[in-house]
Amino acid sequence: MLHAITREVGPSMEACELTHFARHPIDIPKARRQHAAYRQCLRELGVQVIELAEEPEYPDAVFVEDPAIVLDEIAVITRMGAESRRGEAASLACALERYRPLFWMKPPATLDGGDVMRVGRTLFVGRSSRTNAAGIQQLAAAAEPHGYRIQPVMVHGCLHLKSAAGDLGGDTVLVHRPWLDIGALGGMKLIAAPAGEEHGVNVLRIGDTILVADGFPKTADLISKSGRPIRIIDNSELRKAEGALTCCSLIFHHS
Ligand code: CIR
Repeated sequence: MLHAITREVGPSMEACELTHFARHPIDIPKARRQHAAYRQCLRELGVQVIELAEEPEYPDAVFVEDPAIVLDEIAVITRMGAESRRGEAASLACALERYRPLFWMKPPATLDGGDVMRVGRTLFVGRSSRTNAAGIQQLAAAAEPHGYRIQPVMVHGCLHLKSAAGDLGGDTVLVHRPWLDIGALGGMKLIAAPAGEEHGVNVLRIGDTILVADGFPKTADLISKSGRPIRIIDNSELRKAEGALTCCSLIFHHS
């Protein structure tokens, strides 16, 4: 059964890290309602949702995708690129150790989970402002013994690999080409994001269903016309914190 670890939106989210976005006021109650609707959508798709308590001292703690990579065999607790976020990992690790043996990244590694896109047994790993070469090496050391292949991808102009590439299932990936080294995705079927909708590339796949952020109608149409069921998720407040759909959950199988 699919499980999703999530965390409630914290009261301090307005003090979040921002890299490519300008700061705008965030309506925290509205962000909480949007996050609740996201969790509800996951439940409706058959996912067992685990809700961790908010972490008021960590403004970005709702973005649980970044402090861990959950593979079928192990979970890797990352050392996030933003120092302000590193304290988020402890409570996440406590939740994850019930499900997987843990592997902890050590300095000088930095890596954010938003930079890791799994397709089958390949882990595409963004080399971004958050993820360095040592981070990719340590992920390889943890994952390769379990049969995963690591494929680094240069990322520029956006926060993470998964800002620029969205898994649509099989070997099909939605991409915004200017943000990544497309050559590193050799072998994948690439679908270009519709013009002007690059911020909609971060889709979340649950089985065959693709969650698409509200506000990207051409992207929703494109995916829907390709025969995939879609769900539209309004995440306008979380987007102001430079978050997207994948970053609000850690999805993994557990019996
Ligand atoms: C950050 O800059 O770390 C947060 N404000 C946003 C993180 C979004 N994470 C993700 O897309 N995986």
